[in-house]
Amino acid sequence: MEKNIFLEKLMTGLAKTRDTLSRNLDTLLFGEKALDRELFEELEELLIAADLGPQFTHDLIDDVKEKIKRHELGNALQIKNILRERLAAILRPVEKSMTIPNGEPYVIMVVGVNGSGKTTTIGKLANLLKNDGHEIMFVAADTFRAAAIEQLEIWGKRVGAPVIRQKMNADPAAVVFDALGKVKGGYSGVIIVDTAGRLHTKVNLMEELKKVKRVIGSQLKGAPQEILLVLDATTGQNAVNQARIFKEEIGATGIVLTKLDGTAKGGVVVRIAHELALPVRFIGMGEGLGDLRVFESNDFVAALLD
Ligand SMILES: Nc1nc2c(ncn2[C@@H]2O[C@H](COP(=O)(O)OP(=O)(O)OP(=O)(O)O)[C@@H](O)[C@H]2O)c(=O)[nH]1
Ligand SMILES: [Mg+2]
Repeated sequence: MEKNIFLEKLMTGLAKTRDTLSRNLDTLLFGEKALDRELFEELEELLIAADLGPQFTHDLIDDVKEKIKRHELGNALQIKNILRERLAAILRPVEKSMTIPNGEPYVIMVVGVNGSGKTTTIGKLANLLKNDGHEIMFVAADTFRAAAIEQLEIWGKRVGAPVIRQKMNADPAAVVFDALGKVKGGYSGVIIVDTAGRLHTKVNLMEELKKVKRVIGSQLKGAPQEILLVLDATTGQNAVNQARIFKEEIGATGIVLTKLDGTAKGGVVVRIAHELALPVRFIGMGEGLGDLRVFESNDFVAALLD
């Protein structure tokens, strides 16, 4: 029941993306369309417009041409089936949820550019993990923005998670050092670290995030076990660029795609999956406590095409 509600929400959220992709595709392929160059050109345009990326688009068209050569494709309508198969084949491997062991400390460092939805995602994630029986602690390592610490504290109250904090402008590395001290004191739950999100083009932010990561690692072997990159789906191509930079520079281990409620750019997940192969841990579909969900590729393909 609960799952159906979420799938419905996903269908609604991705309606604009589905319109760009599926409806236009249906129009393009309808009837006795010739499988010719003109069709391929229009198909290419359409897939690019849906943010699926040039790589995916060219691979798909090559596949279609190959199938025509081998007489495996009789009419244009079957192209939609090929698209469905390829989307599933790309999204299935990145459907990898986080597995958090019980009884040992587990650090999740949350990163991403400003406004992508980090702090909100942390609140929603804590709610999910609490429901799974995990103990949660927040660390306010975004010390730049005046309201950042308060925002995290509000979420902390909502979900019942203590917040380790210092004053504004404190050194974020010092805040995580403090927090990891709790592990030495016997804490064995999940520690979620909120970080600042100024623009990724500023070298400073990357250097600072690296330092935070280093300090965490020096205090707890193997930590942070997860570096969760939060991406705003509505930014399309930018989200892909950010994913590349955060993967290379910080070593992001998984992504959360937020704001999938009402975007026309939901296809960007495919692009990130295809070009960067980063596990998609969760998707965010709203600002409420219950609006985060484990990524499921089947549901996603259905929401894109059906
Ligand atoms: N519609 C929608 N809004 C979201 C979602 N996730 C976050 N938001 C909103 O996006 C805005 C920014 O979210 P924050 O969580 O503050 O983003 P942040 O990455 O922590 O931002 P900084 O702390 O400035 O770096 C807020 O208004 C959130 O309510 C989502 O999945 N859907
Ligand atoms: Mg924030």
